Amino acid sequence: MGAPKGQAEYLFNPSLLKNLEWNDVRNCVNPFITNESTGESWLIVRPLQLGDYAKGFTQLLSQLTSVGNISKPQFDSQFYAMQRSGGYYVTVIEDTRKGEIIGAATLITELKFIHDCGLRARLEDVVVNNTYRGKQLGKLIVLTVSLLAKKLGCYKMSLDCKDSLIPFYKAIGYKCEPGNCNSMVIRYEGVS
Ligand code: 16G
Repeated sequence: MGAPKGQAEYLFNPSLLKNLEWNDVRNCVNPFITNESTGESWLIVRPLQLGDYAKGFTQLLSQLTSVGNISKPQFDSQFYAMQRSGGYYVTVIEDTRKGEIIGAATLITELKFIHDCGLRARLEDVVVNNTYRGKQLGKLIVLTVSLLAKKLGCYKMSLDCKDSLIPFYKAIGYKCEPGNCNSMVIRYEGVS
């Protein structure tokens, strides 16, 4: 069977999300819901699809930060640019009852010369629809991409977040490394 075409096309191979090492993180979430072993059959965790523009993906992102008015052609073009580039693992949770994207997180991998020509992972653009609070969907999506990074052979994964979210990330295994817990930024004026 070939890859799905049209709006069902995936950003990356969905089989990569199968057989992640969930046993490594069982202690982080209890009770824990996954789309593999779930009473919550209404949700699915999968790679971003071209058709997710129509399922509210960009509206969901706007709960995180400024998104702008992205047209469907712009979305498609960025989707294909990410797919061609490789290393972009935008992963979503869909509420299949409504056909709506309710959670997302992105794993980005970065080729290095250091660490024996290693692969580093970054966690980006984590967001869960604020009407679905209390279902541990944030943990579900972050742990999914974190375990994917491990599966891909990354030597570490890091993130930037608001101070208020530090306890959330600590609870699922991220650490502020002593002496190495700074995030610095330059903002370029005139770019939204
Ligand atoms: C948070 C996000 C980051 C996102 C940024 C947007 C996580 C772990 N971090 O730091 O990925 O790009 O917010 O804020 O999701 P900005 O619009 O100020 O760049």
